[in-house]
Amino acid sequence: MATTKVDPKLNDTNIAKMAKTYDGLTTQQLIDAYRVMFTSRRVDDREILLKRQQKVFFQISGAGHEALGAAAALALKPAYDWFYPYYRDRALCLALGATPLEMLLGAVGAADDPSSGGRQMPSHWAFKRLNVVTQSSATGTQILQAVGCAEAGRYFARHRNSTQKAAGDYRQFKDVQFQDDEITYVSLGDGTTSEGEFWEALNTASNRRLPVIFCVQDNQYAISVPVEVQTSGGNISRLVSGFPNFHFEEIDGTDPVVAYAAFRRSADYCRAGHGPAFVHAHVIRPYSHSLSDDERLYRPDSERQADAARDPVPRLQMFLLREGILDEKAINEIEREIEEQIQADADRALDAALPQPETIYHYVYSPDLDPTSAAFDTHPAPAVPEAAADAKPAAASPSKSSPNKASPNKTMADLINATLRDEMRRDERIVIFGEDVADASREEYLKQKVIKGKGGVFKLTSGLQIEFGADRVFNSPLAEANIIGRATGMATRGLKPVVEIQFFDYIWPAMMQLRDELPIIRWRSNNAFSAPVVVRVAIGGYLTGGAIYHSQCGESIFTHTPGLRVVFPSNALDAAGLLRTAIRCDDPVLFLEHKRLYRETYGRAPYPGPDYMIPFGKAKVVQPGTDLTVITYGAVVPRALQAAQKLEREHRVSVELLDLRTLNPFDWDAIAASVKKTNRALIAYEDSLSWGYGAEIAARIADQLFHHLDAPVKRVAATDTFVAYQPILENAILPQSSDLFRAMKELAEF
Ligand SMILES: Cc1ncc(C[n+]2csc(CCOP(=O)(O)OP(=O)(O)O)c2C)c(N)n1
Ligand SMILES: [Mg+2]
Repeated sequence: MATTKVDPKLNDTNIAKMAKTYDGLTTQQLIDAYRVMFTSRRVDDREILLKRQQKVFFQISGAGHEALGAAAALALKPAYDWFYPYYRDRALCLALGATPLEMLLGAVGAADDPSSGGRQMPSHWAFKRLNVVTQSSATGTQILQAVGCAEAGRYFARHRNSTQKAAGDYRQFKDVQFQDDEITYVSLGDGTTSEGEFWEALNTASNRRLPVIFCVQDNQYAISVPVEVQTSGGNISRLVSGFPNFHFEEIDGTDPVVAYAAFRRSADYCRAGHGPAFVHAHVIRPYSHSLSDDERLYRPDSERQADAARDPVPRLQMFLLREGILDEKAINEIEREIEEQIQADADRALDAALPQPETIYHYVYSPDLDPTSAAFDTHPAPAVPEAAADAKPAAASPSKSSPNKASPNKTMADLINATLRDEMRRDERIVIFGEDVADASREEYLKQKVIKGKGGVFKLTSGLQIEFGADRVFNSPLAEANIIGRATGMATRGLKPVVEIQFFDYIWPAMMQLRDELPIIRWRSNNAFSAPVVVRVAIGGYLTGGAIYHSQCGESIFTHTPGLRVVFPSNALDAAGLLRTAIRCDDPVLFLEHKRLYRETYGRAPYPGPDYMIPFGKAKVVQPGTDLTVITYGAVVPRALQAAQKLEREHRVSVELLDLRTLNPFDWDAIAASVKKTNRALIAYEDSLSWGYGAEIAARIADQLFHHLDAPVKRVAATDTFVAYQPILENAILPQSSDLFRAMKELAEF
């Protein structure tokens, strides 16, 4: 917050005027606002100079938006409320307590840049001590995360015990803080309101009455595209006005008095628990979009001059003079002092130590908890605990297999359900949401016992809402970005969302969150923030009728994303052990569950107990062998096993079959050891062949094991098509046991 000390440069007359207030703002607060706004403008100017001197590498300004930021900070509290600002919020960050030096360290990309340690462009704010959460360059991704952040605050207030730290899992490294009347502030530009995630966020904040202030900073342009192209009718306030439970403000955002009053009313509304607020602020953008843009190419002088007349910095200066709050001399003093400070800060920033190249791998993953370590290697406990016994028997699914209820051996579906249940009992920070995952959103039907409840389209979350309540297990809207964006915001606060994407085929609306946000939050903030979410996804084909949109794989798209752990179990026991590791670890995990394996006879097992874990990056030797190595995972494992057994029977070829189990990290040591022994390698996977997961493994074998090879490295995979509906086509497209048999035989005979 801006300093509240009385400025020593004030004269007697002006001190007498200090008692007067302007819509609740004291004269001292106005002076402080001026300091912040002038500082913000001057840091922009300094960065622009440094950019022209090629001492910094990018510049985007907060010019024209300063009054809004200064006013918002007066109505909100740093390190109490939460902030998801966007790049124009320099004045907000300064007013909350960030310093010009910190910003200039960001501009030069210094090692001590508190926002990212030189990893992000300047103006991508993150100040952990102030609750300013790391932001990306992707317009609009912050909005759903802010919603999740607000949900986490509410959750902690209702589940106070869950805030306790606990040894042995991610909680040890996740401090939780919350306030009963906290607010989450999120800002965005007028152009960004065109992003679908904006609407998804408003919808959820409205529906759940969340204490979020959405601040749309409308400078009429998104780079060169004017607001009437973005927004039907040219005014976003009109479009959003139908959302229930909102407090709405549409204001002149260049006037700090007006803006403060609007934020004050909005904050009061949110803190009282009525719901979210929407502040639509009309501002100006006097410095083009960024230093890479020249607005004279698309804005005539007349328009630019009209904007200049509303410039908030000279306007507030005139106001202070006109009201006799400061005289010219006092203003000059303030400005000179700020200029000197920024000059000194710029000199310090230019001298600051730069990040060392060898640090680039720091914080891709948690430095605190290593899911490949022995701490995650436990043995199955023989007793069948209550949770496993509770596990619902399999219901309708695309799988053709039927469960054997009498057998102590449980399906993968059963064990995933039991693992979720036991982990939720153990860790109150776990929340589960997604499409259809609840037993029933209309809870009264469950209470009246007139329905049994659904619990997921594959019933993997069955019974969890009934046991843990709708606070912890609930349905999301049909919007995948909504699921991942909110989960990311929640996890940043210390919750452990274990969310579900119903079908891998429909993961794509969440792709921006999954590629540009969730896995990079830790790295881009230089370890200040992290979001260890578990994303469970039903994946894969062999369904007989699954067709194009219920059969897709595509795991290599995610193994190609640094920061994301990717797990793909092939049997019930592995699913239980790996899911527990995923939940307890401190990294984001994509947990791929093969639909065909959910209720397969292959790979059933008794429940391994509430502490069974398998470390990531450890392959399983499904069957040892000496003549060739087959490297595979997921639903290809049982098919490869069948082929290997046939080959042994009919041709006495001994196949070593490796089930990778986790795809990132993957067990290179196991692959290398096996290929060194057999001198022949086949990589088999269900996804389409080209550019797939096998390409990387094949390349590494060729690169590092060339001298051990007696034959070319082979791949068996799906055709380079999508999966078709008619079973004849599906069989031809997906790799079958017979395809694997043929390829193994050829490789053995080479
Ligand atoms: C998802 C995405 N698309 C495109 C861009 C490139 N881009 C950066 S800023 C910007 C315009 C944003 O306009 P607006 O939301 O009005 O904010 P302003 O810069 O005007 O304050 C665009 C298109 C981006 N960063 N992210
Ligand atoms: Mg704009």
